[in-house]
Amino acid sequence: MTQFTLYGPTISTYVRTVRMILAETNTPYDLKTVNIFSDRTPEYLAKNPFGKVPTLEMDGETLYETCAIVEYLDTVVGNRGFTPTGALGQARMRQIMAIVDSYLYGPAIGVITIQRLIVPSQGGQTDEAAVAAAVPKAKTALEAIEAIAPCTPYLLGEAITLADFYLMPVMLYLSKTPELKAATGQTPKLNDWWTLVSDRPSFKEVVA
Ligand SMILES: N[C@@H](CCC(=O)N[C@@H](CS)C(=O)NCC(=O)O)C(=O)O
Repeated sequence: MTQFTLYGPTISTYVRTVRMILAETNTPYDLKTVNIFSDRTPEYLAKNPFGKVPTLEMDGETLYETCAIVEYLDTVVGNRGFTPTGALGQARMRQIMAIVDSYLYGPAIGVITIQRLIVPSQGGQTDEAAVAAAVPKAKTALEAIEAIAPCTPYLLGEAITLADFYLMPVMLYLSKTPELKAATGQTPKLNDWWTLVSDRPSFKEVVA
C-alpha cells in the first residue's frame, strides 16, 4: 500500500485542502510540519524548490503544487469522485481553483488574514490601508465564483469537488475577519454554500 507523507503546517489553507481529501477518503498519511514563518531548511527546499507548502511524498516520488496533488489524490484514492464527469464541469472546477490561486488567496490570506489575525497576534499593528485595498480584490474574486458556481448545494452541483476543497479553507480565515461582510455582501449563493460546507466533518477535523 502506498505510504503518503504530507509536508506542511496544519494552519495552511493549501495543506488543509489536501488533508480534506485524505480525510474524506480515509487515507492514512504521515504529516510532517514545516515552519513557514522562518527560512525553509535545505532538506525541504530539496523537495520543493519554491519552499511553499504542501509537498506530498509517495512511493519515492515527490509532488508539489496543490492543484497537482489534489488531482493525483482524487485519481489514486478518490476514484475521481471529487471531479465532475462532464467537460464543462471539469473546466469550471479548474477555473474556480485558478481563481482561488490567482485572485483570492493573495488579498484574502496574504493581506486580510495576515494583517487582521497574524500581525496583531505577534504584537504588530494591522496595515489598514493594505486591508482596505485588498477587500475589493477579494470581493471581485468571490463574485466571479458566485457567477459561475450554481451552489446546488456544492459549488458545482450535487457532489462536492476539488473546487469546494480549495475555497473552504480560504473562506474560514476570511470569516474570522470583519472584512467577510464587505467581501460577501453580493454573494448569497456562496453564503448558503459556506453555511453548509463549514459543518462538514472532514473540514472540522482538519481545521481543529
Ligand atoms: N502554488 C502553491 C502555493 C502554496 C502556498 O502559497 N502555500 C503557502 C501556505 S498556505 C505557503 O507556502 N506560504 C509560505 C511562503 O509563501 O513562504 C501551491 O499551489 O501549492
